[in-house]
Amino acid sequence: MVHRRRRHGRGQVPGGFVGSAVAAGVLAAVLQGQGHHAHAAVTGGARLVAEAERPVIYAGGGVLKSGGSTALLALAEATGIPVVTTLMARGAFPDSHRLALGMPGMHGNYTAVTAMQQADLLIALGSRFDDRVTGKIAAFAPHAKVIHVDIDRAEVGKVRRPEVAIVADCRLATEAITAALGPLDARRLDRWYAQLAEWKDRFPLTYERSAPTSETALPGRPPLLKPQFVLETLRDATPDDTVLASGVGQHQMWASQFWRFEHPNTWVNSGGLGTMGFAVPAAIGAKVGRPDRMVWAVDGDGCFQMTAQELVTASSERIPVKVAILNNAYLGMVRQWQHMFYEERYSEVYLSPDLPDYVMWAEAMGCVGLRVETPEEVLPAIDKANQVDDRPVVIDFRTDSMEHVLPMVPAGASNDDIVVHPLQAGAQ
Ligand SMILES: Cc1ncc(C[n+]2csc(CCOP(=O)(O)OP(=O)(O)O)c2C)c(N)n1
Ligand SMILES: [Mg+2]
Repeated sequence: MVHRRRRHGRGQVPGGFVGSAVAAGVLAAVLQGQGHHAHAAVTGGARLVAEAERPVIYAGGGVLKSGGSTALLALAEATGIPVVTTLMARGAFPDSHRLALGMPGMHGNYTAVTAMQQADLLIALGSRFDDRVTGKIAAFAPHAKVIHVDIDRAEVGKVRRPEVAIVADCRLATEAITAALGPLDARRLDRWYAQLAEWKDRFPLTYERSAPTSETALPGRPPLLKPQFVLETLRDATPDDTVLASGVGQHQMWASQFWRFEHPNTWVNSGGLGTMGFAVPAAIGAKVGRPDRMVWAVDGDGCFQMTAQELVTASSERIPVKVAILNNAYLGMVRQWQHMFYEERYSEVYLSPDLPDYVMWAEAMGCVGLRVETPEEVLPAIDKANQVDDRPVVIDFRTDSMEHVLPMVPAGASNDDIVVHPLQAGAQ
């Protein structure tokens, strides 16, 4: 997914508030060069936390960069505040946690997107109000006060003016806010939790199931293999500390949506200016860095064509990465936009499922090559790949070309106008 970075002039950063005492040691680290303003901001932030009725922690990539996952967990548990994790922050907070809301933004899930829209407080930790998260900025989280923690002063006030700004290392600032908390009423967020539970119940991530071969096989044509089904199967057939890399496109969004991230630094991803071709080299680097972990790349057919040759290096160096190509025969993300917003005028998006032959190409590069065309073949192929430990494996999954990534907030639209899956359209 391509993210555009805007260059605005630096906004005015309002001062903080002075409130309860903060643990001196933690704060000293945060203070560096900021005098009493940092102290005031941290205690002011803690006061906003106590007052909020619909708060959300908006965790970004800075949480991971600062090694702040444990600090984030401590803040969330001390306050009971639910957490959204942006594309760059997936893994910073365990998806299985009762306070985890998953990914917000253009392809975020309904609850994460809507919780931010309805929030009365956003605690932005190492996140930058990217347009893929905010949608139309003027309509973004209209009722929310904002605490913005960022190490880059230029980010603060660039897109959204915060009530409290803390320019500091994300981990240290998060620890400081937690240390500054006064007593909190444990029941104060009950109504918010009930609302979130209702949204989760009505609008889970969903897709039309891959029907068994017997029901869908048209004469001479394989059944439609759903990419989400491939990802769910891969997720459930791999250890929960598996490192996942992806390319850029539909497969990237499905991977982020359907994986369950439980540990920091298990998602190696190209956000910001998302770069096709990222997955294969990223997976190789991850496997060299963590040879003890299983490493999978989820790649698009278009992306794979850009950097697949790096698998020659992986083969010759015996780096056993595994690549799942979600081969939809298209530059699928571009096709989706042409379908939804350009009246199905498809231009320069068709790639063909067979050219190149990905299995033969994989084998020519010294990898094991496998092809999967039906739902029944998915798990056996993954199990087989998981057992290969002396060379890379590439699986060519032939997936449904027509599948769209949903939900979707169309570019430039308000997050309130989120498009949900047709199966859920009646529930809105
Ligand atoms: C180097 C580069 N070129 C172009 C783009 C724009 N772009 C984003 S997604 C995409 C299509 C990706 O196709 P594929 O790898 O097959 O993934 P799919 O969307 O089909 O899952 C394109 C062209 C980009 N992000 N990076
Ligand atoms: Mg594709």
